[in-house]
Amino acid sequence: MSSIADPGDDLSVTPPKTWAAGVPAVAHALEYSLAQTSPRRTALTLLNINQAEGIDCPGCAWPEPAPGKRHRNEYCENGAKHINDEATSRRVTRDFFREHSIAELDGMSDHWLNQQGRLTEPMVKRPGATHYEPIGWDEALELLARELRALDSPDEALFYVSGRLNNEAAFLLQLFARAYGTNNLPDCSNLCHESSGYAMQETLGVGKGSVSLDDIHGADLVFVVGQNPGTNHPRMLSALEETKRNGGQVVAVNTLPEAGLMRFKNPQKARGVIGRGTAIADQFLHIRAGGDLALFQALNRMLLEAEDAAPGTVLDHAFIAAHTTGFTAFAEHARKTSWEDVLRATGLTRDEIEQVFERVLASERIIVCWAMGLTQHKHGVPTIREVVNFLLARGNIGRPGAGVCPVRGHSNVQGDRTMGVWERVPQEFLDSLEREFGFTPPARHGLDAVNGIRAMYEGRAKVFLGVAGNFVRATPDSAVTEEAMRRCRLTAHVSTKLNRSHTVCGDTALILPTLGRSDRDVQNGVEQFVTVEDSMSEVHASRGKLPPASPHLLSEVAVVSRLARRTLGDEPAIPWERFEADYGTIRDRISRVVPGFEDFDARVAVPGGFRLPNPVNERVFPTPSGKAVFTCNDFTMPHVPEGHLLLQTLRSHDQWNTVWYAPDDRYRGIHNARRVVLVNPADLEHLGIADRAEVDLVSVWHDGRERRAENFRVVAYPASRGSAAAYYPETNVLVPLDSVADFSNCPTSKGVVIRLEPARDPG
Ligand SMILES: Nc1nc2c(c(=O)[nH]1)N[C@H]1C(S)=C(S)[C@@H](COP(=O)(O)OP(=O)(O)OC[C@H]3O[C@@H](n4cnc5c(=O)[nH]c(N)nc54)[C@H](O)[C@@H]3O)O[C@H]1N2
Ligand SMILES: Nc1nc2c(c(=O)[nH]1)N[C@H]1C(S)=C(S)[C@@H](COP(=O)(O)OP(=O)(O)OC[C@H]3O[C@@H](n4cnc5c(=O)[nH]c(N)nc54)[C@H](O)[C@@H]3O)O[C@H]1N2
Ligand code: SF4
Ligand SMILES: [Mo]
Repeated sequence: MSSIADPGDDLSVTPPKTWAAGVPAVAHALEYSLAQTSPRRTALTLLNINQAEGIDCPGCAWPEPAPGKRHRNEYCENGAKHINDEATSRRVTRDFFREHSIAELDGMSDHWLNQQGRLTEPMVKRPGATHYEPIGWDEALELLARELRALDSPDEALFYVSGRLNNEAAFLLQLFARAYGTNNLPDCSNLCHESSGYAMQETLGVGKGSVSLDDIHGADLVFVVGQNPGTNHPRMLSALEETKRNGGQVVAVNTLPEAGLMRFKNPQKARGVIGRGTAIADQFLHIRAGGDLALFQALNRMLLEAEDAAPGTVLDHAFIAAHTTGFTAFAEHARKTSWEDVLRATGLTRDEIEQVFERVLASERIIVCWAMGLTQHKHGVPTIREVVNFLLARGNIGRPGAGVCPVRGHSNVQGDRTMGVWERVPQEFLDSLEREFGFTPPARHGLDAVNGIRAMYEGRAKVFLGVAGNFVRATPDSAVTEEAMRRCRLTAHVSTKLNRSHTVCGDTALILPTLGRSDRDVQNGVEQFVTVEDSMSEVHASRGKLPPASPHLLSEVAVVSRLARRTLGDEPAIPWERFEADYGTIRDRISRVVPGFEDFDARVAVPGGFRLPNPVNERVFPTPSGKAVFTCNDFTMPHVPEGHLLLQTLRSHDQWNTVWYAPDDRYRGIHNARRVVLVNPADLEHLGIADRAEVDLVSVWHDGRERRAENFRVVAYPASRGSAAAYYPETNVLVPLDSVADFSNCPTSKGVVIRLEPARDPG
């Protein structure tokens, strides 16, 4: 969708930066914050963000150091932007909705919608209406409940959750969905780390990362693969700086030479302000898109050969014998890895890979970190399985300084899963719910995000409730998804800010405005807190500090509790009213249903909270065999026909997922434009396309449907050969709904075959 308020043609390009953060980061954070809200509110949010008694940063899921080790300013440039984007003083009122029709709002950019400020009261769009109009909470929730009760089957409803939702509300939402009768709980994980969860569950028995911050600090070697921490997990750079100070090394593997992987100037330290900063990557592998499976296969073959040459010195035989299965088949398979395949798929030289291998051999403790550069490929699951093989072979699991580290996106995306927001939650979890609440939850698996879209498109799902997030912009194949949403009888969103999912809606639509992380949450005169779980399984409290954005907001817990009561009626076994009045009573139930949460309310009240146990760290693997599993993964690489490129859709430095804050991507040197496509100059020459040419991106898929993103500027950029990069969500229109990762069903947002055509309708 090219929106009327998208930035036009003011593109300017400067050389990509070779270091991240430093003083400019502080300046940018303050500039955005002060444009949103007053100095007083900015001071309040920034003094409280990530402090033990304060507000958990609503940005990414990177953990905070233990309370005693926290810095006074324990946040990054982007964390400051995220929290003040929420704490903004701007408001969307009923007058705003009277002035702007839904069609008009739909013509505005994602940026413009977000910049209008916080939502202030419930709104409804009635069938056939052109505008949203105010509606009271009781009437709004009754309308939604009535539609839910009227469905032929509970499976005709979808309950989407995005990872900013806190544990308490997430637990209640899945309880409500299951008491109502469905496991249709798609979430943003389906679009994000689903491949990680799938591969780790299968091989290690636990779908979560195993390492802590101390492990990162103490590792000899940390791989950072398919991840851009300088933008998306900025404080990870402080952790890697510490690794390096302790003598560890970092290998970065990426299709782009991201600034944060090269050098980091820690704005919290004097040497970061005046010095050259710390070089992060000891070695950078500029890999071809989708080449990571081949890279780890090569490393695994080299491990086996090194062991042959010096038996008993390379592999951890004791660990393999005691704790794993499948080694023999894996070894036989891995030995057959062909160097020719590896060099073709990775675009690296054998020398480069051998150099990395030397580092591997010299390292006793190894961690592999990764994010969307691995998970959002068709072969994301086999790639992560191969990473697990690599770690298992030398016993790099379940001991200090070693392990798997999928770096999660949203601040509570991991917690929402722990709370049972999962369309395929294990039967034991459902059994616990049954024991605690006395109803039998449905056993059949529910719909994930992609299958949910299919169901809405085909009329099998008719009511959509989204709690947080921006479903129509986050999901692939925008034209198909938008049509799917429009076919619903009712779409409803519990949101803090206006977004595209409010303008692309069903016959009836509801906007249900809610408290954000930074808002004080008082129920019955008593201040409540909520809890979250970060990427390293640390669970802690978050306490809002600001007066709520409007007196008409309900908390997410209150919305879900009241909706449940109206839909299901009062039921003594599930005391919805008490849950709303005292969140501690929700935590009591969580402590009896969710493993690892014993005595939850008391333990989480301690500053810093507690860390959930991960059996993998005791070398206990809850797989069917009770052992960690080596796997055999066939060599594969993306197939890109001549004249085409493999497009990755990614984040700029100035955005939070579907919402961009400013049309700049400072570290990559892109200013004042988002409709840009980054391509290697050698590829441009080969394709006969000039730098700055105006092009359409056309995706190629076998269903014959044309998917076109119009009017992009080409920017010659050091992207790896054969690849292209452009920002999400403008390019989601190009990702076919059926183009998903094997096994995990995650959209292949990093592997879309496109060609560049001269712009059909140049702007
Ligand atoms: N400021 C900010 N922070 C965020 C977010 C945000 O939008 N803004 N979003 C949050 C969320 S939900 C998530 S999931 C995370 C996402 O964090 P990231 O995964 O870092 O996010 P992306 O921008 O998708 O970047 C993907 C990275 O993988 C690289 N890559 C792409 N394809 C390949 C490949 O085939 N191989 C290799 N080795 N590398 C590849 C890209 O060049 C890029 O550096 O960030 C979280 N943090
Ligand atoms: N092409 C492409 N598509 C992608 C990706 C990609 O890399 N490429 N990445 C995928 C990934 S990793 C993810 S995680 C998804 C993200 O998908 P989502 O999580 O669905 O999207 P967000 O942009 O994070 O959602 C922003 C909206 O959340 C609401 N919100 C913010 N805070 C709160 C809160 O505290 N409570 C409530 N109730 N609402 C709140 C606001 O209304 C805001 O407009 O996108 C996915 N889509
Ligand atoms: S690294 Fe992530 S969690 Fe930490 S302050 Fe920055 S955005 Fe927030
Ligand atoms: Mo994500």
